[in-house]
Amino acid sequence: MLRRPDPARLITAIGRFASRERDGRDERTAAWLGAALGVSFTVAFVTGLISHFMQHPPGWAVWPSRPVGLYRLTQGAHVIGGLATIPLLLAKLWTVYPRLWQWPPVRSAGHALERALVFPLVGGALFQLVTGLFNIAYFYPFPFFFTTAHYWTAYIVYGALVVHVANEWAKVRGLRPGHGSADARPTGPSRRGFLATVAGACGLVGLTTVGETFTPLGGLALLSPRRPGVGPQRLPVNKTAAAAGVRPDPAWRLAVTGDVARELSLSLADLRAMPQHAARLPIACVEGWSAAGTWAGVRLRDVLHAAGVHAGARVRVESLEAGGRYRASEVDPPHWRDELTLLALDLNGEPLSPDHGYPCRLIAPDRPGVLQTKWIARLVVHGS
Ligand code: HEM
Ligand SMILES: Nc1nc2c(c(=O)[nH]1)N[C@H]1C(S)=C(S)[C@@H](COP(=O)(O)O)O[C@H]1N2
Ligand SMILES: [Mo]
Repeated sequence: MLRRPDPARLITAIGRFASRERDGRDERTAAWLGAALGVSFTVAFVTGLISHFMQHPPGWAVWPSRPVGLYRLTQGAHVIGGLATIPLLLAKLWTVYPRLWQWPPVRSAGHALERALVFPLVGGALFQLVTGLFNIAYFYPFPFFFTTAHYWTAYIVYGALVVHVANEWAKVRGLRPGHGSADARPTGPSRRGFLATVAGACGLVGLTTVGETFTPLGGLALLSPRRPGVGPQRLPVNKTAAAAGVRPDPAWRLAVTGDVARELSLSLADLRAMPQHAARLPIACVEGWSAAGTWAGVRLRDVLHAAGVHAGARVRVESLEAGGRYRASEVDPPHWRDELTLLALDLNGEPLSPDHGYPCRLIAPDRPGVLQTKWIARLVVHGS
């Protein structure tokens, strides 16, 4: 026999569930997890903006070409830190979700605002972590362009986070010692155990992905989609020559054109006849993986000086690849003037394999992988 539910009893039961504080569902646990999330989202926000503005320089700022591995470090921290945040966010949501059913749902205008903030905060945080994860796994079930959505959501999430933390901080400070409802309960050991489990889960995710950029731990990189040392010439490849529709052309020439004193058209033999230089530099993909190679070829600045360019010029490096979002990149003065910036012809002691950009690719220090244009066809110089 089913009894009709008694609304009053139902509400009391939900209220009891919503205020329940046991096994890590107490305020102090929520606060610790919140503080850790605050740190990890700050790292993600800052490193994410660095990545964005490196790829879209705002005009008033130009990025330095040194230290060589700076972007490798910031984007590695972004992606690996972001992945390690997933267990942290899940733990936080598990800790606080009973409060979604708190009764009465709204107590005051301030409380209504506080609750309205939960949507951009929780929704946005989940959105960032899920879209980020799908992006590095090459899984694109969403109809929007990942980078644009991820970029704008970052401001929403981080804005909501700052307001949330300020508000919670004010509440915690308002509580006198011993008056916090959570403090009255002996949740110490279980709280510590719970937090240790969460920290362990975060650490495990970090440990099994960090090898995608920290080569000595490459063997542990079970969860990462790319691994250093795995690919032609011991370097991973994102887009193959076949995928880009590029085929080796015996009549290939490099055109140097635009705002130059002399237009050039150089064959591979012409480039090999110029002074050759080697540089050990990483490909540091926006997706977080990175791997160093020993590149050799001609300095970009030597070619540009041969064509006659002014010191403040910018250079557009264009690929043989006919279409695609990443077929061209811009090089600013700090990068093209750097002695390590090469029009690379060789990788790890052999001519570039087709997948690494044969006959010629750009490699520059402290630059996202996506700007290291492969299969170069033209350099177009333009004003600063
Ligand atoms: C699992 C967690 C995360 C992963 C795997 C991840 C992954 C990525 C990737 C692959 C990019 C490069 C996109 C591109 O240039 O094509 C990126 C950029 C970015 N991420 Fe994340 N992310 C995560 C979490 C976050 C969080 C929590 C925030 C902010 C609070 C954030 C903010 C940004 C920003 C601002 C960019 C720059 C976007 C642009 O270039 O316009 N990310 N992220
Ligand atoms: N023309 C062209 N160059 C390109 C790309 C591309 O799609 N087309 N992909 C870029 C990206 S995203 C990365 S990470 C590096 C990878 O270089 P690798 O395949 O030699 O490791 O090449 C870059 N150069
Ligand atoms: Mo990349």
